Amino acid sequence: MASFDPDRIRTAERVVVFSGAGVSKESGLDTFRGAGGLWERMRPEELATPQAFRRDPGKVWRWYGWRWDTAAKAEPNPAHLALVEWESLFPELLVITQNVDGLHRRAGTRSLLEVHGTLLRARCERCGRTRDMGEALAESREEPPACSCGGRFRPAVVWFGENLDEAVLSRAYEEAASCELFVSVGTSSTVYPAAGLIEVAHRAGACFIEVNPEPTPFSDLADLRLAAPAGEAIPKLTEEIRRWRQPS
Ligand code: BJW
Ligand code: ZN
Repeated sequence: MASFDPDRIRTAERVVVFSGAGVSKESGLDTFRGAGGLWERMRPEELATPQAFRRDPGKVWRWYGWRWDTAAKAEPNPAHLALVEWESLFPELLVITQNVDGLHRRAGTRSLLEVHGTLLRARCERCGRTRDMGEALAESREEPPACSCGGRFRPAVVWFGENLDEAVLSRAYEEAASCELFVSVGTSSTVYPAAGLIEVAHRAGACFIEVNPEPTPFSDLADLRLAAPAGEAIPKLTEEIRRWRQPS
């Protein structure tokens, strides 16, 4: 890790925060990979692929019903809340999240891209119409409800093998390529194309800060690595940023 120069933060105007499941861990939501992760108990290909939904729509729908319940009960934690303040600490801040739990938005972050979609909406697999996931679940918890077009509703998330929304992805890549500070928080940085944002930002010369108790494939590129839970590290970093960015 290169020695860290706080001037990189002091002078940054365009900042991207790239978050993953680890940022919601302290809200009580499970991560996907690693000890205690969702994929330790379930196979992703049986739940988070279009093939799985075709094979057994009820199984997938029930699992997402459970995910929706746990997300609805969860509250934003100190990491989500501190990141809301970053919008007033930096002239331009964008949070790019892989999370589908809606916690950044509920915390109050306004400048947000949800690259893997959202668990809070259901989308018709045939006509693309969307509706509130809670309402769709209230209609049926066992099988996905039918749309008026005859298609089935599914969660409005991005499964393995599916393309990310093109407009959302290209905006994310543009922002990563033009920011001065790129902070990844709570992501294993293994799922593409989202993880590619880190490389793009680094290549374009952004200062790269990684917040994760465990190393990732990109840790060696980090200018600063904070090996601590997001709920501790982000509020602490926020204090430092406030100090660093105070006009002297
Ligand atoms: C803490 C903490 C604390 C713990 N504080 N931190 C290139 C190479 C190889 C494969 C591919 C490739 N390009 C594309 C692929 C295929 C695939 C892919 O990437 N596979 C890899 C696994 C190898 N990608 C796709 O399929 C994507 N689509 C695509 O590429 O389309 C083109 C295409 C078309 C046809 C065929 C092939 C390609 C789509 C990916 C969609 C991912 N969807 C999911 C599910 C969303 C819905 C749902 O939630 O159910 O998104 S999978 C899951 O992983 C979820 C997450 O957003 C995503 C990333 O996970 P994340 O957030 O990083 O979580 P974890 O659990 O991995 O990590 C948590 C981290 O937190 C850990 O590091 C902990 O240490 C840390 N942590 N406590 C801070 N307190
Ligand atoms: Zn429809």
